[in-house]
This record gives sequence, structure tokens and C-alpha cells, in this order.
Amino acid sequence: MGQAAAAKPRVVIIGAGMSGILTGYRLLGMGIDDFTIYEKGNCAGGTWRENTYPGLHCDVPSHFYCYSFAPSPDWTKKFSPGHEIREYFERQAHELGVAPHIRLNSEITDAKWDGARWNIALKDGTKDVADIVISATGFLHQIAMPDIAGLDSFKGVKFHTARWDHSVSLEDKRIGIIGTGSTAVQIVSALAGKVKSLELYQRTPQWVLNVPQEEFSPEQRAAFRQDPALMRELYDEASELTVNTARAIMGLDPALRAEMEQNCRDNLLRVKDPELRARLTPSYEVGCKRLVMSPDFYEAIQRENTSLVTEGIDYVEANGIVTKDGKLHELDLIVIATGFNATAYIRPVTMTGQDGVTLDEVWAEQPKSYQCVTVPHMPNFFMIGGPYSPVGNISLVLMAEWQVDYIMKCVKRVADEQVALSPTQAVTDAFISDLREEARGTTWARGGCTSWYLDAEGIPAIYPYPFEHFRDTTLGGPDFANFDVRPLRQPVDA
Ligand code: N01
Repeated sequence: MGQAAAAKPRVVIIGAGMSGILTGYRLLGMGIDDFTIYEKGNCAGGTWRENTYPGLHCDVPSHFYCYSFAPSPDWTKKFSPGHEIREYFERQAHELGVAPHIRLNSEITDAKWDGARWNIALKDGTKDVADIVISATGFLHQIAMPDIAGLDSFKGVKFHTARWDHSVSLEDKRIGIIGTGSTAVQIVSALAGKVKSLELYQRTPQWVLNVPQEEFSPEQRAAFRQDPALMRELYDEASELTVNTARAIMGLDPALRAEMEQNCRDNLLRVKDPELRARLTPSYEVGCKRLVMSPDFYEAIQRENTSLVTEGIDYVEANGIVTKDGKLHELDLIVIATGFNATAYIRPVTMTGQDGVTLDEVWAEQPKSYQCVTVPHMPNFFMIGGPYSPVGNISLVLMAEWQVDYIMKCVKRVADEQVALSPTQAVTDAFISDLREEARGTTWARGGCTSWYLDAEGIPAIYPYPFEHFRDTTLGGPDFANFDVRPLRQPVDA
């Protein structure tokens, strides 16, 4: 057994994205300043650092996609470009006093519980020790590469959308994009008509909601700056819009759902050629896959030198993609827009918890958490955006605020009482089994599609109840009666 927790615990946070910065800020608010945020990348910003592809923007309204306590009057658009969001979070890290705690280019590889503290190893060989570990890695950071024969034999340039190589010129290229999720749709809108040629390789069409973009003029931004009440109003309005969209997707507001479906169908009518329109029309329910929002995708796909390829990909060869009809599509650049491994969470970090039990063992069937935040056998370990966290199309920022609130109550108990906390296996199993049962009845499971929401068994690994349920459960928790609470050994010199 190692040393016991100090009265003011030492905390290690993994990841300096939106939720890691938020966690640091909340720790400072509790008077806990002995913490380090380890960040594998070369700057803060999380997903908004990793993703820099052309056309990148957030499909949650800007005035809602920010900390509720730090509204920004500076957004230039209703749906912010990615770089503005990265800059916002970097600025917040400084303004909230968190930046001095961030250690960049520092990837944690292993964490081991010694009975009282976590022993942490980093890729560069350095080590650290913490009473509490908080994972703020997000769940869309491990890229998913497609298993397409011959991909490595392509002699042009290829990269995943989250690894965009800005040294490669685009205007002179014949570009093929594989995948038709939110990412590919934004890239097509940005590049169509501006490059030598663009081919979108679609395996499954998407429903696309027509949501107009809006610019905020310098005068509007000045007005936002001078009026905090207006800023609050904008936040509340954007929040309501997002929540209503999520409710409609879940079928909780049938009238709005019908309106949303009609919007998607009307949007499709902007495709003039009926044959192209038919190929772009999904056969599953609206909202089954995460809804794609775009005001201009259908215009983009009809531009000159832009085409939709629906013949399946057979293999890739040195000069391009060969489709199942035997046709070679000659290309200079292949953009891989095939998304992320959403169930990786903190992995590939290896974790060994109480009594030598590993995270891989706890998650052998599927990633499990209690109330999306804590994991059995992993004492004093907390996750933001843990298993079953995503709540439809809702902003992850607000969800993170609630989860950090929950975590801070745990941190206080650990600090006040010098204990190790982890949820019991039984309560976690019951929690997960209830969510999975509920998830089977959702549009994500029954809507006739596959998506990154689904786990290996085809059950959506996202929160199946309405967002109010998530809010009340998270803010109402934790109930420590459901936890294994063990006293830590007193320090030798106590
Ligand atoms: O990835 P995806 P994404 N051969 O998993 C296709 C967030 N996000 O990066 O549908 C051919 O949605 C796959 O086809 P199919 C948001 O949460 C947010 O676009 O499985 N195709 C699909 O078309 C989003 O949902 C913003 O048949 C293959 C595509 O690749 C999440 O990130 C912006 C294939 C993957 O789509 C992920 O979006 C962008 C293969 N072998 C992203 N394998 C915001 O604005 C996969 N595909 C907040």
C-alpha cells in the first residue's frame, strides 16, 4: 500500500480540452490547486485542436456551445468555425487560471492504483502520483480507419479528417472523400467547385437538416458585449433550440419531429436530378444516425466537377479507388472521413485498479460506468463523457458542467474523509442493464440504420432517456450508498 490521500488531494486530469479546462477551473474554485492537466497534443482545445479540416464548424449554436458561466460576445457566426472554438477554450484556460497547470506534449500511458494513490506513467518516461484521476479525453478522439484492401498502396496523398495535412494544396487535386457523416458533409460544402474534382464515396445516405448559417455583424457583437442580459437570453434561446431538437429526435415532441422530417425531405428537393436525389435519399428514420445539419450540402454536391459515388469501394490501388463495377477512379488525394472509435474513451491508457483488476477486465463485455462518471474497481477515478454519456445532439459542454459538478462532490468526500470511492459492481450492472434495455426501443436502435452510437451488439451506447433525466440524475447524484467507500491508510507520519 502507498501513502494516503492528502487533505488537499493531488489530482491528475487527462486531456486539456473543453472538459479538462472546466475541471481545473472547478478544482481551483474548491481551493484545490495541486493538479496537473496532461495533454498529449501541442496545445489545448481537444477535438477543436485535432480537427482542422476545411469547413469545420460546430452544429450546436455558438451561444450555447460555451461554458454557461463564460458567454462570449465574439462569435462571428451562429454556428462557429472550429478555430474560433479552439481559441475560445484556449482563452478560457488562461482567464480561468488553469493554463499554468497544463503540461503539453505529455501522453499518459498507464495508471495503477496502489491501494491509496494512482501511480501514473507517461510516454516520455516521466512518472507522477495522484490521489484522484479524472479522465477528460472525450470519446471521439481515436480515429477509425476503414478496412479497405490496398489503401496503403495508394501513391497519392491520403489522411484521416482528424489528421488534416495543411501543407497539401487542394485546388489542383482530384479528391475522393470516403464517408458521409457530419465531417464529410462539412468538407464537401467547403471544397466543392474549388478543387480540380471532388468525388464523395457514400456507403449510406444521410438525412440532412437545413439549418441556415448566420453572420453576426460587428455592431451585433458590440451589442452582445454591452448587454449581459442579452447574452443570457441568447444562451437560453440556443439551449432551448438544441434541447427541442433532441426531444424531437427521441420522438418526445411528435409535431416538431414531423416538422424536422419535412425539413429534411424539403431539403432533398433542392437536388434537381431525380436520379441523384434518389441516391441521396435514406431508407431509415430521420434521427437514427446523428442528424447532419447543413444549409448548403445539396447545393455543393451538384456543383461542377463534383460527384456522388454510390457504387461500393472494392479496393484501392496506386492510382485511385476501384469500385465494385470495376471502374478505376483516378485520384490525387483520398480523404478518410470514416469517423472515430467512440467506445475507446480513455483507452489506449491502461488502468489497473483495486485488487489488480484492469479496466479492460471491467469493460470486457462493453464499457461500463455508473451514472456515466464512475467505474467499479477504479477508486477515485472519474470520467467526463464516460460510457453512455452522449445525449443525442445536445451540447457536450453543458453535459460536462453537470458531470464535473458530480465529480466535485466526490472529490470533496475523498478530501474530507480520506476515502477511496468506487461504485459497486452490482449497482453499475443494474444501471447499465437499465440503459441498454431502454436503448433497445430508441430510434437509434430501431430506426433501420447503423451508426457510431451502436456498440458491438448493435445497442446504442448513448443516453436513452430525455436530457432532463440525465440532468436530474447527474445533478442529484452521487448517492454514496451505491459506492464502495474504503478508508485510506493513514500516512506513516500522521
Ligand atoms: O463520422 P461518422 P464523422 N467504407 O461516424 C462511412 C461529431 N462531429 O466524423 O454510414 C465506406 O458519423 C460511414 O458509412 P455508414 C458528430 O458527433 C460533430 O462524420 O457506416 N464508408 C459514414 O458515412 C458526428 O456524428 C461536428 O455506411 C465507410 C462515415 O464513414 C461525429 O463527430 C462535426 C467505411 C462515418 O461517419 C462523427 O462524425 C463533425 C468504409 N469502410 C463531426 N467505414 C459538429 O459540428 C465508415 N464509412 C459538432
